[in-house]
Amino acid sequence: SDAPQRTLPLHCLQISSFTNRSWSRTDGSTWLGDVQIHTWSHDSDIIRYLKPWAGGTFTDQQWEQLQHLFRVYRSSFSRDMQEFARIVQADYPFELQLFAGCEVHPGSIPESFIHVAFQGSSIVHFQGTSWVAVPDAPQWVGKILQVLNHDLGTRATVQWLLNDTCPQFARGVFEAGKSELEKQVKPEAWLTGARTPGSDHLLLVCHVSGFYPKPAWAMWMWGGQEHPDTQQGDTVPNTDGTWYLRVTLDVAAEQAAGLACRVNHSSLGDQDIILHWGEKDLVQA
Ligand code: C8P
Repeated sequence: SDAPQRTLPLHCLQISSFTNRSWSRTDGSTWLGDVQIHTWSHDSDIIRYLKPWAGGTFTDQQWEQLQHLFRVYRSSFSRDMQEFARIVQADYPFELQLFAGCEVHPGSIPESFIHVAFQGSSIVHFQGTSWVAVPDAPQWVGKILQVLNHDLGTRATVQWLLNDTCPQFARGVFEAGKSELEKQVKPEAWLTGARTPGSDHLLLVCHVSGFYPKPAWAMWMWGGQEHPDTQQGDTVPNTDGTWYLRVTLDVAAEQAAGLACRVNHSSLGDQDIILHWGEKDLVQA
């Protein structure tokens, strides 16, 4: 069809902790949008699937080739970073984080990236055909880049991973996981409220939980209008892959009657959930 092919960004995370000259560990994960699909543990030789469709449309042979590449990479990485730490006399312990991925936009070239952070701050990324320092990177990063950019084999492999493997894998895994990734799960909503000690105010809380995908809207309403004092919370993950959101309102006790919480989410269509505040929702502090 001509309809734009919707996909989701594919992200790979690596965390490496270097304790001393001879000890380090590397762990990783892969995400498609907000869904974790792989885990790569220090204890394990292989990258493990967290979803049955996490191999996407890759053949067993393609997947085995990648497993092998990352096995070699992980041990090479530890060795090379220990060597770099010696060259620049870095202090232990230190942490390296790698964040890589791609996003496939319908009708245009995929965008891919690798960012490297040292002690939580970005220092290096891969651009075009080579490794480059970020503008405000420490001086010593230059020394490392000279060595790193000398390795043409690695530069070629990184380009292949970014430009070919990542977009191809992202498309395939999205295809394979489509029904689960595009699932719609309805939220449950409930109200609680408590007296604010030492005042005649109530703190009203509207809880919205168990929905998927992430975008959701909730608001305290009064007389058909959105209450301007509504405090939006962050949307945070539940442990089962669904999301949780709460909105709160601090009101004088006598103004609570007539308040309602209105919830909208893609799974509800235009059937918003509306919950009316009542004394029964008060909880004892
Ligand atoms: O393994 C390789 C190539 C594959 C690189 C994959 C990078 C993936 C990054 C990533 C992973 C997980 C999540 C996110 C992102 N190269 C290593 C082995 O290389 C040898 C030869 O030198 C090559 O020419 C080629 O023949 C290869 C064939 O197997 O074998 C190589 O040792 C490499 O250096 C490993 C590290 C590459 C990543 C460098 C990141 C830059 C970090 C700078 C920070 C410095 C801080 C120091 C305190």
